[in-house]
Amino acid sequence: MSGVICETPTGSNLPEESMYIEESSNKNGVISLIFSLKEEVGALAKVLRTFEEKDINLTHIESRPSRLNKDEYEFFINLEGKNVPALDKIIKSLRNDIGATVHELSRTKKKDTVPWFPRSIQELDRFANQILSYGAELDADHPGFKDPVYRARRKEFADIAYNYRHGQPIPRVTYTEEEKKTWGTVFRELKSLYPTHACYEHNHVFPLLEKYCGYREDNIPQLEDISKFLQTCTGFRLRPVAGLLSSRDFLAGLAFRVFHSTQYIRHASKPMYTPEPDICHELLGHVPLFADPSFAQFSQEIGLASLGAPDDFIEKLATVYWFTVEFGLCKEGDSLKAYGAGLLSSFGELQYSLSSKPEIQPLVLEKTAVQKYPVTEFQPVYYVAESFKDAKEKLRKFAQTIPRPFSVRYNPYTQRIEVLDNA
Ligand code: HBI
Ligand code: NLE
Ligand code: FE
Repeated sequence: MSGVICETPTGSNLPEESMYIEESSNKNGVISLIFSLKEEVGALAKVLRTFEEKDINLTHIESRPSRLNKDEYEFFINLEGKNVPALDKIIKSLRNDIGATVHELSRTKKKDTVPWFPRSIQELDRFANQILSYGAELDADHPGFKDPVYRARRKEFADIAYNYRHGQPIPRVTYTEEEKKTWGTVFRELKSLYPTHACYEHNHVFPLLEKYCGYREDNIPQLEDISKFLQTCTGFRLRPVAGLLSSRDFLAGLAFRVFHSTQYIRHASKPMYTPEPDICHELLGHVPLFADPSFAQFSQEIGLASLGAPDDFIEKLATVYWFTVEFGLCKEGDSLKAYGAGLLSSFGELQYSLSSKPEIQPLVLEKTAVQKYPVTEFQPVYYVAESFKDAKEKLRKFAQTIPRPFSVRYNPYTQRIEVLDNA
């Protein structure tokens, strides 16, 4: 891919030379500067005052002794790039009046910088240690927060995910009696609702999971068995994950037909609803749909659209994902059914979503993509898809509005992303 600069994700273990130093330049409108000043009282204050006078907001500052000149200090700053003409004046005045050396790091390069994305399925291994939160750092209001046994258990699951590498079998877990009891409750209650509330595809696949993957009230199925099953259906596979990934990382997995799945179970005190994904959510909500070819393709398209997209588009795609894969409703003849995993794994919300209480809207991606939503309570609005095929076509159109100087396609034989340069 010529002419495009890629950044590595923070915390990656890439060799130094492929790192693009100006990390901050991928954030919209951030400008980074380095300037050096002679060491004297008030030198920095003088500079900062000029920024203040021109109403320019500094968002970050670091200092270090200059390596070139012993009596100078270097300052690294980030600022909001709103008042560009004023900034040009400031830089001139720093150079001419104060005698500072100024290096502009990011302003000119920013435009052609593309966020790093994985090109091969093995590169998904890099996400393993980039989760946003897990066990040990559970929020204070999480039912597991004050339970040391639960926290220790979450750590065991996190370690499996941290140590997992692409291609390995997913380690089997022996679940405790209490964990099995929680699963049993969730399984039994949801299974009674599926015939009337779940979409056709979910009801079609569920008996196969009972037959081939150990889906039973008294058994928590193993990720490895399910991953193998899904591969024979649609090529989707699972990989264990310790907790929430960033939207960018999580969506990138879908481009490779890889679904990052948690392996732990929700706290026993709250079986009917949890805001976090857990094994009940993944196995009862997501897995049946990933066995459907049309849905699998739709999911992969979201992933492909996300690769190298700017941050604001990632947010829109994550919102589209939310209102389709997580909380989508679909038409079936004259009635509505649930295909979103967040609904299919929550006894409470599955009933509520098909009652007359929530607002129902047709899926229109320009609108859906900017809908605000709560993450720890029932959704006030749901969007209805005509079909997975229709949703996929809408998504393709939407993806064309992403400002990307290249297009991507997945080669399933090599399991690599092919980048077609449009420049
Ligand atoms: N990470 N592990 C994991 N599981 C998810 O379901 C998940 C995620 N990160 C982000 C996310 N879901 C969604 O909120 C969308 O932003 C993609
Ligand atoms: N609320 C869902 C459940 O209780 O299973 C999980 C949603 C995860 C996004
Ligand atoms: Fe989910």
